[in-house]
Amino acid sequence: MQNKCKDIAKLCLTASGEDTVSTQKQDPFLTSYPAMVAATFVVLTIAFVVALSTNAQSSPDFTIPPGAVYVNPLEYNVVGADYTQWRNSSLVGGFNPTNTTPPFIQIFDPSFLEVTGTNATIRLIASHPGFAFAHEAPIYVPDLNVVFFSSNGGGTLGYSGWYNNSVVGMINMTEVDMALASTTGDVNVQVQTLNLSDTVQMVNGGTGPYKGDLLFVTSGRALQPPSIVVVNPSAPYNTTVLLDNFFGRQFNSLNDVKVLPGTDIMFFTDPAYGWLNSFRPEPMLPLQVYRFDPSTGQVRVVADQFVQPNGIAFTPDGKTAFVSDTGVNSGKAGVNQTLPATIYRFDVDPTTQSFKNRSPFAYVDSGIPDGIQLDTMGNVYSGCGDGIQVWNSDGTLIGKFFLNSTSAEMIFTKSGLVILREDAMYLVNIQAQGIDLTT
Ligand SMILES: *[C@@H]1O[C@H](CO)[C@@H](O)[C@H](O)[C@H]1NC(C)=O
Ligand SMILES: *[C@@H]1O[C@H](CO)[C@@H](O)[C@H](O)[C@H]1NC(C)=O
Ligand SMILES: *[C@@H]1O[C@H](CO)[C@@H](O)[C@H](O)[C@H]1NC(C)=O
Ligand SMILES: *[C@@H]1O[C@H](CO)[C@@H](O)[C@H](O)[C@H]1NC(C)=O
Ligand SMILES: *[C@@H]1O[C@H](CO)[C@@H](O)[C@H](O)[C@H]1NC(C)=O
Ligand SMILES: *[C@@H]1O[C@H](CO)[C@@H](O)[C@H](O)[C@H]1NC(C)=O
Ligand SMILES: *[C@@H]1O[C@H](CO)[C@@H](O)[C@H](O)[C@H]1NC(C)=O
Ligand SMILES: CC(=O)N[C@H]1CO[C@H](CO)[C@@H](O)[C@@H]1O
Repeated sequence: MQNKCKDIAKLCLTASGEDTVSTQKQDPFLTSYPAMVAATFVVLTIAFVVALSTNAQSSPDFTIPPGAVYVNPLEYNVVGADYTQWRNSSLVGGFNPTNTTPPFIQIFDPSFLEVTGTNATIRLIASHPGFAFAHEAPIYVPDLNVVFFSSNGGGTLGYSGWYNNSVVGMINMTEVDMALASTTGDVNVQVQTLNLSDTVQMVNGGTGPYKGDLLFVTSGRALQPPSIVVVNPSAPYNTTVLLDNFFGRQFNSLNDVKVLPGTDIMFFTDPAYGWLNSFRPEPMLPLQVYRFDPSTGQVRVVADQFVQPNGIAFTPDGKTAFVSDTGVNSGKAGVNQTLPATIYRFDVDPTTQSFKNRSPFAYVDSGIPDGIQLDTMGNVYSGCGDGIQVWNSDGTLIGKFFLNSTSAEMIFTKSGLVILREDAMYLVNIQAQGIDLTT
């Protein structure tokens, strides 16, 4: 609070309002007259709200990056009967009440400036209209300064399905940096496609580097099994399959993976999207989250009762897990808006590493919360129907990298946050740093 107070008058007001009230509560005179305390509090609250709403009409009294927009939630709490004023009831599209042209940075809380820094801009770094080449499984390999990622498996513009594999691509961030330095606008850096082993079918999730390799989960394709694989990041991309069944039964379609910090144990999600997107048979296992210890070969379930478990992430201390449930999206079976679009927070049991004490962390207002990443300040990022949404560790939405279209994943690099947006990739040169995903 103290630091923010210097920069942000609004937070100063909050802080001084709270201070005043708590000082008065300690005053014996007022303590013996609770009604007066309450009255004082009401007066202060009204003054505070009036101050805020007066202030809300003018521009914010803190410096926002060029092109970014501050959306004060207090201005949009009441819409009345015209519910289509700022958006329609459709799941897609986003809350863009200032009608700003995407992409742009949307700030809901001044603390988002600690994420963006003062100079952040969203710039296109690669695009291929009509081909969803940049879907998920981003892995940044610092030694090569390269990001690896997969194309869309089975979805719109993925050109993959029961008969066609998706592809893994890579983009060289050194080339991205050089291209961006040569202009102020967007660039289109060549993406290279990797020639991978046939055992790698429909890569959908990734993390690492894991002991120097890329760690992928695949959804499988047709009767070829979903799997966990490690792939050397340099040609000829030597590949080892670590797991492709649960005691002889194929998984449904593995979606995402993270390694528990401080261990080499892998945790992964197994929803039904392979079947829902017509490239895998009907599910034969519950839709749940597993733990795999590659040193013993032991695999077991750590969380269940999801509609569709999807993205997964841990805090760096390994004590907290986040898993998204994207049940609202049933692929070819359509959308049911009463189902979850929710990130759940769990405690990781220190002994068993099972996930316990499930609680909702964030319900997203647009699309589904797909992949999840964390920064070193404890903020949580997820790819949603309108771009990347960012919450602080309490689950308060503090800002968005607003694209007005779906992003499934993102990854921190030395150059900033790389955002995968299906047929395009963006780089935002934010000052926040990602947590270390190296094992
Ligand atoms: C956002 O996307 C929606 C749905 O695709 C579209 O109708 C709308 O015009 C877009 N808004 C902006 C500001 O681009
Ligand atoms: C922000 O951009 C301005 C103008 O390009 C530059 O002078 C300044 O050093 C930049 N600040 C940071 C923190 O990068
Ligand atoms: C599979 O790949 C072939 C050859 O690239 C392409 O012509 C076809 O459209 C693809 N099929 C699907 C379902 O995308
Ligand atoms: C990335 O690009 C730089 C500059 O062209 C080049 O020196 C480097 O070898 C490239 N890295 C990879 C892994 O291709
Ligand atoms: C993949 O294989 C093709 C043909 O075999 C080759 O031309 C291409 O350079 C290879 N790509 C990579 C990234 O190794
Ligand atoms: C990749 O596999 C080939 C053939 O088995 C082997 O000769 C080579 O040493 C391997 N490379 C790495 C980096 O493991
Ligand atoms: C949507 O999901 C809810 C909860 O599972 C279910 O009760 C309802 O029938 C579904 N609605 C439709 C239209 O499928
Ligand atoms: C924000 C927005 O897109 N509103 C539209 C919702 O749909 C109605 C009816 O089609 C339009 O008039 C609004 O502009």
